[in-house]
Amino acid sequence: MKRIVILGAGESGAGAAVLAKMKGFDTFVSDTSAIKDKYKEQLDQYRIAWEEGHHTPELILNADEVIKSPGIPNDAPLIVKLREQGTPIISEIEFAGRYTDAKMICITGSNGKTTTTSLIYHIFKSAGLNVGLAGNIGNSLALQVATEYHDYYVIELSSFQLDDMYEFRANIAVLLNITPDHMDRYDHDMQKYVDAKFRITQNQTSDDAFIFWNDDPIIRHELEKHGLQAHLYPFSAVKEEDAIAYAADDEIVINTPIAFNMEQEELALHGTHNLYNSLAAGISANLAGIRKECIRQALSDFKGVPHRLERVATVRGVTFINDSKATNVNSCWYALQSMRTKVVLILGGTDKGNDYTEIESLVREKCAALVFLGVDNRKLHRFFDPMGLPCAEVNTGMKDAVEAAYRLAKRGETVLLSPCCASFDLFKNYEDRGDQFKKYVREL
Ligand code: UMA
Ligand code: ADP
Repeated sequence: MKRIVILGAGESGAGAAVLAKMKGFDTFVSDTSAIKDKYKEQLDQYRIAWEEGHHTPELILNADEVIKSPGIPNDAPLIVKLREQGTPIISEIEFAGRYTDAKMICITGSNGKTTTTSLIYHIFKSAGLNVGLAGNIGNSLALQVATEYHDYYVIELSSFQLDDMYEFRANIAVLLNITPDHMDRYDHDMQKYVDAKFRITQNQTSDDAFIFWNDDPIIRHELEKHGLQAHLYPFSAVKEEDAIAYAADDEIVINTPIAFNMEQEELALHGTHNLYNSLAAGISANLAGIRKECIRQALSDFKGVPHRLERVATVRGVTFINDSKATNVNSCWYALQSMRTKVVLILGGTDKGNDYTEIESLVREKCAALVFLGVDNRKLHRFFDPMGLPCAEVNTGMKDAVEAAYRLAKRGETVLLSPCCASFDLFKNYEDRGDQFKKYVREL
């Protein structure tokens, strides 16, 4: 019997284990930390062998194939050893893709993945299609393939998941943008990260579609290098002759395959970046043959996703916006760009090799004050102090950050939490950071 070892027993690993067991493999799961009760119960329910607190090499190095959770870095000693001995290492998505013939709509990019994935799912669901939502958004694809049946999957793919994908084929692939992120996992080599993102197109045939943001210089440059088979569906902010899809003249317009247009004002999501997300979602739905009226309705009644430019409250004339999911510099750029008032910006956290030059001029133009929220704020001070803006330093937690921002803000201004950084120095994750922000704002 073929032995499959799954490393990491979080959402991804536990789901992969269930599918492997159901497909009759000798299945073993190993995690270096304590496994959450929820996943232990899942593993026990399917009688899957597991260990926690360490990886036992003898139980792992004898695998025929290893499924690696996306959070495990490639330079983890065991991963290096497995590669040295030639054991195939794949991602959960690659594994699950072998056991379903559902149509795969896959979304990647440095920013906008979750928003666009949720929006596509909302349109498909509203149209009455049998669709599953999976991937980096937080739902294991493997578990759904093991226990449910869907005609379509809308899958958010991170670069970490794409890294270990080889045969998987996306019927519709969406690439939103590529800006630096996760540089710590890619040897600070941008090309390695770009290559990971472009893996979304690998194995696509002339029956498939590749939807991408045509104004992104990196994507355009890469396209010239890759002789893609898929039909290309570029979208843009520029209205060119023969354009396939664009946002201009207060409209979004899709010309192919079925003509579609909609007033920007009617879209549920606002801000330039969301025009792109709405276009990408509209093209995907259009390709799936969903009726225009249905797409229009769903693009206008989508409720949005928490922690992405989420309006929290207005307290004595100061508006508070939670953009905790802005975990890199580019997403903060879009948040600042969409602000209509002066901003007190709360930023900081675990630095991922950030270069703040990208937001320098927007901070000068839009920010009235800054709050640095992190255990170690030295890099932020070095970069932003020369601008001479009023500034508060907080290394205790969100309560102090919210109070500091409120003190610095004037009536009519906006306090924006858009941190540019990961949250792990002071919070469990970005949701915890955003939830705490909302809690302390409501307590003001
Ligand atoms: N672990 C080991 N050995 C190691 C290192 C870690 O066993 O050497 C264990 C950890 O103890 C942990 C498990 O591996 O229990 C964690 O695996 P994981 O971090 O991959 O967590 P999952 O719960 O499986 O979640 C993963 C994605 N996590 C990451 O990519 C870091 C989730 O994306 C995704 O929703 C889920 O699979 C389902 O597909 C989260 C994320 O932060 C939201 N993604 C990054 C992002 O969006 O920026 C890429
Ligand atoms: P991801 O899943 O890729 O992290 P999200 O949809 O969660 O993306 O959005 C993360 C952050 O990026 C949010 O702060 C949001 O304001 C910003 N954002 C959303 N869409 C885009 C886009 N198309 N381009 C740039 N930034 C975006």
